[in-house]
This record gives sequence, structure tokens and C-alpha cells, in this order.
Amino acid sequence: MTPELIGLVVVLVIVAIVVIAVVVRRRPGGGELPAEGGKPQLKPGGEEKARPKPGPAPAAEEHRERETVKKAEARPKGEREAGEARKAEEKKRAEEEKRERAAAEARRAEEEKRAEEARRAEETRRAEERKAGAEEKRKRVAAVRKGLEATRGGLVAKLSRLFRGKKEISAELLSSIEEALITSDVGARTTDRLVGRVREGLSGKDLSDEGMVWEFLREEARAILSVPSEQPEMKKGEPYVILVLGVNGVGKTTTIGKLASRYKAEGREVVLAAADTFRAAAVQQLQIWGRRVPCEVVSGKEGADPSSVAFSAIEKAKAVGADVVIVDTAGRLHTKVPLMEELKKIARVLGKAQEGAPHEVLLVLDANTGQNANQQATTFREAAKVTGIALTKLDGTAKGGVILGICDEQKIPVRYIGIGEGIDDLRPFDPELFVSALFDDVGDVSAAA
Ligand SMILES: Nc1nc2c(ncn2[C@@H]2O[C@H](COP(=O)(O)OP(=O)(O)OP(=O)(O)O)[C@@H](O)[C@H]2O)c(=O)[nH]1
Ligand SMILES: [Mg+2]
Repeated sequence: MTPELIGLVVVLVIVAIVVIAVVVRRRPGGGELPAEGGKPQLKPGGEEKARPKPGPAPAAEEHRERETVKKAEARPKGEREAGEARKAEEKKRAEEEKRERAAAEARRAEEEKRAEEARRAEETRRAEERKAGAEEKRKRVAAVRKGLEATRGGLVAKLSRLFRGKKEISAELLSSIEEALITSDVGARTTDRLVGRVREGLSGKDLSDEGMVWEFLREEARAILSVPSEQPEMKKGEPYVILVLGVNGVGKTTTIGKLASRYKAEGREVVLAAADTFRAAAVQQLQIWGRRVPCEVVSGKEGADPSSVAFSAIEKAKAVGADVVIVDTAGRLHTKVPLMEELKKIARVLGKAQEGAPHEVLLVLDANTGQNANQQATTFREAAKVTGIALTKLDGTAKGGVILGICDEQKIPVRYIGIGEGIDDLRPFDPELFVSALFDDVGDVSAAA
């Protein structure tokens, strides 16, 4: 190596050293590299060497600072906007809720209005129904009352005359009540019971004036007349059989005709059995009713066995699909044993022809016969299982009080009352209605009496 070359190398080395020194000094945070963990090493017991920290180039730092400022500026703006959006959302929601509440309120008001209208309409309907029911009841009471005019003019007028103007109920008044009841065919036993109860009420101070005694008698009458009853149900496709009994001329055939007409009006098909084979006229009488109703009448030859006619009638009813069979029988004195035996036979044969028959054994009693009607009931019950009573001709007697004695002693329910000869003059018996017809508005009766 030449001395010139050596000199050049030395110069280059020096230049390189200088350049390196310059570069090292200019490095950000220049100096020694931080120790492991990125922290500058502290000399034991000393402070961090004061020297520039290594960091990004000034341009990058500026950029970052600008970004930070921007972010700092941007944050409050974003928050503001978010807050405003939230508020707007809340306001919107509150308005929606308000609208929903208003709509719900309107719906409720509408529903309440409708419910109120429905309630009013229902009330009006019920009031009309009540009015119609009351009107219907008034008509029925009036019709029965008309049929009971004679009894009202008798028993009721007598009683009301006794009570008129009385302030105190004396022993004398009680015996007058007793007499009025007896003479109206209420019957001795029932009269005793009624007067006895009035006496008890007076001594126990439960009854203190004539109004109370009147009301008490009315209530007692209603209770006596309300005999509990059980009737078999009518079954579709099986004829319901009614056997009708009674002494001569009480109104059996007429009652059967009226009854058939009632069933027919209810839409039931009826077959009549002319089991009164003693008289040709009896069969003809039933046939006339058959044409009036109209309904089928089954009859036999004059003098035929009544049981066979009854049997044929059930056969006929089954064949034509009729709902009801009503068997007319000859009037018989309850004292005639063979005739009563015949009734038993008819009942037996009916039971053979149709299970459960006769479903009703209806005893017809004429109200005009007074206490004798009660006697008839006792005897007929021994021959046949009487399940109901039809009390006829109440329209023609002042002795309608007999119904109280019959119900009280026989404990057989009265099913129908006859208040005239017309087809509509048979009424189902309703104790409440009957008592109203008999006892209410007595002012009219006593005035007339
Ligand atoms: N005023 C009135 N008359 C009635 C009533 N029921 C029946 N009659 C009349 O009583 C009379 C006898 O009636 P019927 O039906 O023939 O009596 P019956 O029990 O069948 O008579 P016999 O078959 O002879 O035993 C007839 O004139 C009927 O019009 C009624 O409720 N009021
Ligand atoms: Mg007859």
C-alpha cells in the first residue's frame, strides 16, 4: 500500500466516524437505546439521563396532535348531536305514548258508551218483558177471576165483609171466619187448621190487625194449594198416556176435549180413546171433540171391553207417531166395586201396551159437589193411583173453597181447573195466580156483594 492510499483510507475512516457521530446525535431521543421493557435505564441512585427522547418525526407528531385536537373538538360535537338525537327520540316516544294513551282512552270511552247503551237496551227489553209478562199475568188472572166470580162473591165477599172496618180481631170475628170457610166448602178439617193458625198468630202477637189476618189467610191458602208434584217427562216417540176418571157428569169428556186442544196447540199429536163403551152417545161426544181439535179418536163397538179400546188407542198412537193418548172412561159411582175393579184392569192393560203407562191418572171432580168431591177423591185413590186432579165447573159455584179442602186432605196436586164450557176454559192450575184471582182486589167484590 502506498502512503497516498493509506492517507486516503485514514481520511475516509475519519469522515465515516464524523458522519456516524452526526447521525447518532440527530436520532430522536438519541443516545443509548432504552433497556429492556422500553424504559430508560436509570443509573443506580441517579436520575434518568437528560437526553432527548426518541419519538416520531416532527411532521407525524404534528399530524397526530392535529388529529387529537380534532378528536377533542369532534367529541363534544358528537355528544351534543347524540344528546339531541336522544332527546328527539324521547320526545317522539313521549308523543307516541301520549297518542296511544289518548287512543286507549277514546277506545275505553267508546266501549263504555257501547256497554252503557247495551245495558240500557237490556233494561228496556227486560222492562218490556216484565210489562208484557205482567200484562200476560194480568190477563190470566182476569180470566181466572172471571171464572171465580161466584166464589169471590161467596167465600171472599163473606170474609172481606167480616174484616171491613175491624180494628181488633175478636173471638166473635174468628168464629165468623170459621163459618164463612165452612159454608164455602173448605171442609171442616181445613177450616179448623186455618182458624187455629190465625188464633195462634193472634195470641203470639204476630197478627194484630185485619190486614195482617187477611194477608195470613191468603198466604196459608197459597201454601195449601202448592202441593208438590212429580210428573214423568214426555219422551219423543213414546206416547204419554193419560187415564181420565170420575163420577158421572163431572166433565171428563169435556175436559179431555179441552186438554187435547191444549196439547195440539203446543204442537203435539193426540189420540183419544173412547173407552166409555156403555153409551153410544159417549163415543159420539168424544168424536165431536176429535173433529174440533182435530185429532184421531179410537173407539170400539158398544159394550166392548174398555181395556181393549185403550190398548188399541196406544197401538194407533205408536203407528202414527202420536205424542199423547187420553183415555176417556165411563162415569162411575165411586161406591160401585165392580166398576172400580174395571178401572184397575184398564190401568193394567195400559201398562202392558206402553211401558210406564198410565203416566197420569187424572181424577175429574166437579167443584159444585163440594165436600162430596173430597169423598170421591178418597175412594178413587183406592182403586187407581191418582196423580192429578182436574177441578171443573168452578165458574158455576160459590163453593170454590172446596179446592182448599181437597188439596189439604188429599195432597194430590190440582193440575187443571175448568172455568167454563168453551175449548179454552181449561186452565193449568197455578196456586199463586189462583190466590191472586180469588183474594186480590177484594174491594170490588165486597162492593158488589
Ligand atoms: N160451566 C162448566 N161446565 C162444564 C165444565 N166442564 C164440563 N162442563 C159441562 O158439564 C157437562 C158434563 O160434561 P161431560 O164432559 O159430558 O161429563 P162426563 O164426566 O164426561 O159425563 P159422563 O160421561 O156422563 O160421566 C157438560 O154439559 C159440559 O159442558 C166447566 O168447567 N164449566
Ligand atoms: Mg163422558
